[in-house]
Amino acid sequence: MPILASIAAASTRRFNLNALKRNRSCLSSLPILGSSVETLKLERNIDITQSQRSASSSSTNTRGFEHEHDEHYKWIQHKMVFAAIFGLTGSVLYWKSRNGAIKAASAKSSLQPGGGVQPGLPTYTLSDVEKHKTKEKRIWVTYKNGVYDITDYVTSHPGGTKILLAAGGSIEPYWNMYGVHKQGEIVEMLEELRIGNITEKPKEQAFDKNDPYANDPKRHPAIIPASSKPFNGEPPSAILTDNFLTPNDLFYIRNHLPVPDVNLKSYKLDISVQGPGKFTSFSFDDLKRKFHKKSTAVVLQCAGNRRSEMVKIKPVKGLNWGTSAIGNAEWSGPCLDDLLKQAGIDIDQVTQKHILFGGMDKDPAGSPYEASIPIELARLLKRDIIVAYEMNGQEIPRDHGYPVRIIIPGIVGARQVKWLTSIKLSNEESMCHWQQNDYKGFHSSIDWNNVNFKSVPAIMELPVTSAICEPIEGTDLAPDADDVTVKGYAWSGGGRGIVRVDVSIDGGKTWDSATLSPPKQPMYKTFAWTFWEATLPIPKNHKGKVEIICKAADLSYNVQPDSVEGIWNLRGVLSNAWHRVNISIPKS
Ligand SMILES: Nc1nc2c(c(=O)[nH]1)N[C@H]1C(S)=C(S)[C@@H](COP(=O)(O)O)O[C@H]1N2
Ligand SMILES: [Mo]
Repeated sequence: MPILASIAAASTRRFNLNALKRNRSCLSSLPILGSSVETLKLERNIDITQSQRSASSSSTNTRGFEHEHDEHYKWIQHKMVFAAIFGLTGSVLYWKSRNGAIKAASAKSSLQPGGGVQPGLPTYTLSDVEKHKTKEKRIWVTYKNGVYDITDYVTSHPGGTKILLAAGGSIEPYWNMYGVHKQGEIVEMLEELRIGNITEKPKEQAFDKNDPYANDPKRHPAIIPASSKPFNGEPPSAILTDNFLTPNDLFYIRNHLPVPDVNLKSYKLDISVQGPGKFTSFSFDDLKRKFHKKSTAVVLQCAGNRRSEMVKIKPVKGLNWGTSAIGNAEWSGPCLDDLLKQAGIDIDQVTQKHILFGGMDKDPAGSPYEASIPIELARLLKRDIIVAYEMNGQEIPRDHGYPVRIIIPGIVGARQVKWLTSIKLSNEESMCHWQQNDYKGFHSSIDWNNVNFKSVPAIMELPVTSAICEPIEGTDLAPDADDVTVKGYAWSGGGRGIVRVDVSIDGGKTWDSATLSPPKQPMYKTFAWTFWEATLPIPKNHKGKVEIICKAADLSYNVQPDSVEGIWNLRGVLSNAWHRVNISIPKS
C-alpha cells in the first residue's frame, strides 16, 4: 500500500503545507521522532509539494534506490516509522486543529503518561475490543489500560495503514516492530482518541502436560496462523517489504512437529559417514569458537508459498499459504565444508551420494524430521552452505531452529533443517516422509489415486517468483487517485539473480518496468531477494477497479507462468504464476 503516498496526499488535502510547517516545529522538538523528522523533511520537500502539484498519491519511492543500499533500507524503515507513527501523529494534529486545539508549545507541558486508567470512561473487556476491527463496527486498539477508537484516523488515510494490523487488539507489538519508543507525545496524542479503559489481562494458556505443543514458543501477534498444532504462520504481506532482512519475529514459521526445547550444554552435532563409520561430534561451543564465522543473507521459501492461489483452481492438500511463506535473513555460522574437513571428510572425494540433515523434533513414533541433498549440490554450493547459529545477528529463535540449523542457499525451505543434530554422508537419500512422499512437483492430471512419489526427485532449487506486497488485495485507493505505488519481492532459486520485474495495471495488456533494489550479492550467487517498486498511473477508463500484475525474470531469463491453471498440482507446491492484486479507486 502506498501508505506514505496516501499520507502525503492526505496531508496535502487535510492539513496543508503551512499547517505541517507549524506542526513541524512541535514535532522537531520531540526526541522520539528524531529519525522520522528527517524523513519528514525529505517528504515535505519532495513528496508533499509533488502531491500538491498533482493532487495525487504520487511518491518519490524510487528515490530510495538511488541511495547506497543499506541506506536505502534504513530509509524505507524510517519512512515506515514516519508513516505508521507520524501518520497517526499528523492525523491527530489535524484532528486537534479541526477542534481549534493546536497547542504546539503547550502540548509538551501538558504531557501526561498515556495508557493509564482514566476515571469516568467505560471499562471494556478484551472480547469487546476484539469485535471492533472494521470501519462499520469502528476500529479500536488498546495501549496499556487505554482503549482508543482510531476509525476517523484510518478513514482520513484512504488505503489504510499498518496501524490496522492492530485492529481489535493491542497496538504495542506493532510499535515495537518499528523500534519506536512508546512514551511521549505520540501516546498523549493517542489519548485524544481515548474512549475507554481496559484492565483485563490476556489469559495465559493453561499448561497441559499431555499436549506436545504446550511448550511451543510465543509468536508475534502479526503472524497470521495457517495452523496451530503444529504451528505455521506467515506475516502480513504489507510488512514484508519494510525490511530487506526480515525481522526474526516476523519471519514465516513452518513446523511439522512440536518445537524442541534444546539445552545448549548438552547440545551435540554428530557427523558420520556411512561405510567407514567415521564419527565426530561438535558441541555448540566448538561451532562458535573453532571455526571461521560466515554470514550470508539467504531467502527461505516454503515450497507451498502462494498455495492459496492454486486452491482457487481446484482443492489441494496443504496449508493455505498467502504470499509471505518466504523471508530473507542473514545467517551466520561455520561453513559446512569447514566442519566436514575438521571431521576428516572432503566432499570432493567422498563416494557417498547424499548428505542427510537430522533435526531434533520428533514425531509420536520417535523419528525426527530429516532431509537430504545430493552430494553434487553440496559440491556446487560448497562454501555457501552454513551451519547457522545466528539469524540476523541474534541467536536463532526456537521456532527457527535454536540453537543450530542448516542453511543451503537457493533451495526449497524443506531442506533447511532446524534444530540440527546430525549430518550423515550416505548412499541413500533421507527416507523421511517429507523427503520421499512430499515436496515433489507433478502435473495437473496426477491425483491422489495415481500419484507415484518415486517417479520424480525431491524439490531442490526453486523456480523464479515475485509477488506484490503493497497494495494488498481489496485496497481502496484515495478517491480519484492518479497513480499507485506498487512494491514487492522477487527471487529465484539456484542463486540466479533477478534481472527484470514487469508490472501491469491493466490486467497484462501493457507493462512497465519496476525499479529493482541494487544487487547486494553477485548475480550468479544471489541468494537474497530483490525488492522492486513502481509507480503506475491509474488508467483513465478504470471503472472503479484495476488489476495489478507482477512477473519477474531471473538471470537465465526464466519467467513466471502467466496462469496458475497450467502449474496446478495435488500438493499445491511451486505456485509461481504472475501475481495479481485487485484494488478499487472510488469516485470522490
Ligand atoms: N527440523 C525441522 N526442520 C525444518 C522443518 C521442520 O518441521 N522441522 N520445516 C521445514 C520447512 S518445510 C520449511 S519451509 C522451513 C521453514 O523454516 P522457518 O520456520 O524458519 O521459516 O524449515 C524446514 N526445516
Ligand atoms: Mo516448507
